[in-house]
This record gives sequence, structure tokens and C-alpha cells, in this order.
Amino acid sequence: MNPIDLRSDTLTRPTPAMRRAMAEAEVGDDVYGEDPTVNRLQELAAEVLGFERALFLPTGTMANQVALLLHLRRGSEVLVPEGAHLYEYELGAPALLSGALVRPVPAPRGVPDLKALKNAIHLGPFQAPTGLLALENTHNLAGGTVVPLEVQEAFLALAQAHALPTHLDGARLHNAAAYLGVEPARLARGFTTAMVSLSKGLGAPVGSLLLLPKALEAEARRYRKLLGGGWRQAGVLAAAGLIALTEGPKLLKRDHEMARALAQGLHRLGLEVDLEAVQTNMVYIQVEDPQGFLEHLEAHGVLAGAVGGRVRFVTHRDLKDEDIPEALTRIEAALQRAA
Ligand code: TLP
Repeated sequence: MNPIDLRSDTLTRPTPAMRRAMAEAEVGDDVYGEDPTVNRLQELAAEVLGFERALFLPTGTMANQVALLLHLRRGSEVLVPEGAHLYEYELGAPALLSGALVRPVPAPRGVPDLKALKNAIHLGPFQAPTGLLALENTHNLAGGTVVPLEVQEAFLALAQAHALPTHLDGARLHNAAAYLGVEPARLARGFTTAMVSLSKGLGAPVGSLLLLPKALEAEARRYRKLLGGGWRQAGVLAAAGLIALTEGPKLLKRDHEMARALAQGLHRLGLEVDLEAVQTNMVYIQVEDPQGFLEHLEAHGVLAGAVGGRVRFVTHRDLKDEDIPEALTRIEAALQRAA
């Protein structure tokens, strides 16, 4: 029995078209800025996402950390929505690399509580100075939830009122845009920097983009190199990235429909799902013993992940139409065995 893999949208394999483009990619040394395919990807990304420049990096983690290095100094702090990836899942990198504090602020269902955020900004002489406000859209740990446009506007206005830069962790920005029915540029606009992943729902094998103003580009390239991200003939990867960026967004609606069907099915099976939080391609369920539950599912041919003390299912482009109904049948069988 082939397992149905719902652990993450990072697991997708490059499509035949991506593999062809990778094999045929024109390349050069990207550390010299001479890889034509990387340059094409960066130019296209900057244009479609509404920034002056884009930088192609190996991972979202590296892109987020380069952004923090650009914005923060030692002993300063970044305010993030609670559960933010760069606080929970980046291995304490801000402490190690930027020497900065990360302070989570209440954000029910991933939407920052703006009053709490405003009160959390440190300006006085007795506290770590706030140097950056960050947002995550979609918000992974909150369930792949989307930040409403008006909250984002108010968030940006708050940052502006305090002359603070902003960073958007948009690992799944295109999912948020698909949910809201707006262009991704609409959701990235106004941030000082933004990270967008090509290797998640968009389907590239590797790579994320850091969108930024021209004035920060040279410094960002320097930090990328310092962190080991000077990656020479990266055009072989950018070639797949170009297809992900242009073709990938078209498939996200299907991913979201599959997640909704899965959530409703799990709910019908009596599992604890927050249906309102199921907005994009993720479904989280609350169970007594997540690890034991996962092992049980695996024995029945369904792979899911333990994330934030819950069980997470993520839909993605490599799933076949019949996979969600089949996964539900297998999960039902697993539950009957457990009962
Ligand atoms: N998230 C991964 C795991 O690390 C949890 C996943 O499977 O969802 N920002 C957000 C919001 C993310 O969800 C992730 C990856 C990243 C940044 C980091 O991207 P990578 O994995 O490319 O370093």
C-alpha cells in the first residue's frame, strides 16, 4: 500500500517540465551575479511581487534570518505573532546570528492583536529596543490561516507611525492570496522585506525569495554568502523556481479544496478540528497523544506530522484526486482499530 503523504507541501517532487527546464538551464556563477536564470527569476519575482529587488536563497529559514540581520542589531528585538515560524522553528537562529530577542505577541488564529502589538513596542530607555515588526501570512502554526487585508493595513500603519521596518514571512503568501482572491503583490506591498517560498505549495524542489529595496541588496547578498548561501550555478534550481512562480499559483485552489474536504471528513469522524481555521492547505487536529496517533496512522498508510503539540495534515499538488477520500477511509479504519 502506497502511503498518502500529508506531512508537508515541502515534499512535492519537481514536475517533468521542471526537470526539463533544470537540465536545459543556462547557468553562470551567481556569486558574481552572472547566472542568467537566477537573474531572470529575481527580476520576475521583484516585478510580480512589487519590490525593487529579489534575492534567490536556498531556504525560507535563510531568507528570514538574512532579513533579521538586515533589520536588527544586537540586543534589539523583533515582535512576531505568537507561534511564528521564526520564533518556534528556526532553531534559535535570531539569538545566534543577529543577537536579537524575538518576542511573541498575542495573535488568535494567526491574526495579530494590534492593541497588544502597539503596547508591546518598546521605545523607552529601560527595555530592549523594538527594531522590527514581523507578520506571517499564511500563519503555519495557527492552521494555515490568512491575515485579513484591513488588519494588514493597520499593522503597516502602526509600524509606520513608530518608524519601524516590517518583515513578512510569506512562505505561503500565494496561498493567502488565493484565499483572498487578490494578487500576491497586494499582500506583500508596504513591507520593508518579504520572504516567499517556491518550495512549498508552488512546487519547486528548492528555494525561497527575499524581496527587498535596492538599498539593502548588497548587504543582503553579503549575509547570504556569510551564511553559506553563495551557491554558484544555481540556475539549475532557479529554472524550476521560474515554473513554480508562474504556474504554481494556479494549483493552490485545488489544494485548498482538498484541505476543506479532509477537514470536513475528519470532523465527521469525530476528530477535533477547528473548521474556521481551515482556510488554505492545512488541517490541524487535537488528539491526546499526537506521536502515538501518527504511528497508528502510518501503519494504516497515512503520513501526517506532529506540529505544535497537534497533528498536522497538509495538502499539495502531488496528491491525486482520490487521495483525500482514500486517506479518510484509512483514517477511519485506524480509528476503529484504536477504539
Ligand atoms: N515550515 C516547515 C517546517 O519547518 C514546519 C513546514 O513543513 O511547514 N516560514 C514558514 C511559515 C514555514 O512554514 C517554513 C517551513 C519556513 C518559514 C522555513 O522554510 P524552509 O523550510 O525553506 O527553511
